[in-house]
Amino acid sequence: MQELGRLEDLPQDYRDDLKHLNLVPLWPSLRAVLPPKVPTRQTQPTCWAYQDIKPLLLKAGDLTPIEKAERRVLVLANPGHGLENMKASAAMYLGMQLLLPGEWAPSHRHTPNAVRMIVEGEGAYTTVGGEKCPMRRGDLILTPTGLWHEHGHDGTDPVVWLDVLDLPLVYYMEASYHINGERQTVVPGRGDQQYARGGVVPTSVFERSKKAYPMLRYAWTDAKAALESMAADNPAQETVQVTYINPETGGDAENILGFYALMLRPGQTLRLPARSPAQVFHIIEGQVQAHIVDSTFRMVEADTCCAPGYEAVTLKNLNAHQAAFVFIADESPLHRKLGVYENRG
Ligand code: GTQ
Repeated sequence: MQELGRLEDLPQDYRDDLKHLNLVPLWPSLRAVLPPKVPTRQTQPTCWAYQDIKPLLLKAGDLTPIEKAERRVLVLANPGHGLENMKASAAMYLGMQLLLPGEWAPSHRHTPNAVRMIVEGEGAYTTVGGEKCPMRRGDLILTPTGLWHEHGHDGTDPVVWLDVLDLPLVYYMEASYHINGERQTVVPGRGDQQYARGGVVPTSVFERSKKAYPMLRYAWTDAKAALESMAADNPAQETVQVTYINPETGGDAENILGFYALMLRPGQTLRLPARSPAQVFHIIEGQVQAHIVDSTFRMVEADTCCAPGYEAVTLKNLNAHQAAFVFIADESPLHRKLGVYENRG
């Protein structure tokens, strides 16, 4: 490939003239911004063990009252992006949030989209747009852009969940802000129950719901049952996976990040092809080994790892007798909308 001219090749007075006028020569940086064949990625394969996070999160519960935190979260930051930038990948933010019994994380709404994957504990709930969503292990709860949300806890033990937000992207776009609100009035109606059965949707006087986000809570019991029946129906099927969708449109549940649940059969090794979006893997049940570029992570329940885009990932169920279940978040909806989505096999 042709070597391009360097900045140092230019006379200092010419460089000074450019700088003074807020001008930059492209050619010294052309290869950096348009590298050959494969993008430069700061996202490093990184794994966070829940066993390491939990004691520090509980300690945060002692050190910082909820009033001083609003959201008591330890951010799972990818060192490749710089810890202070709080990115798991270019577009994804991950955080482990702790809510103690009796605590309340006050109502707010913001431009980034969020989801919560419940990791541990009973009795907490999130109220989203007036709908009170119970939080149980493995449930996925949406808090899409612009919807009021607050977290409460009527149980007896700490509750922990994984937050996945498109905050890095929205922040990069200079579009990230929040508004604080009053405690929401809970309105009757539970989208998770109305949309709990595939193939039928609520219809009032022949009108379908006009809500942008009709379903806010996806119970793990339902997603797991769907995966188990798929696996039983089709023993030869390699990828046993469901996508969390908007049941009115059939499209992705949220606009920017995609969410999936994957079942690995006992002892199964599954190679996921190299696709352009970065991915996050979180173990809901079982023991899984993830091979990502040069890293091999042995993961157990509640552990989380991330993979850069354009790389194949191999997942292996380490248990020869029981299925494993993995929650996946990725940047696919964003890549498809931008027209940069690729599957390189
Ligand atoms: O629970 O609303 O991890 O606003 C980061 C920002 C959680 C939340 C995060 C948030 C929240």
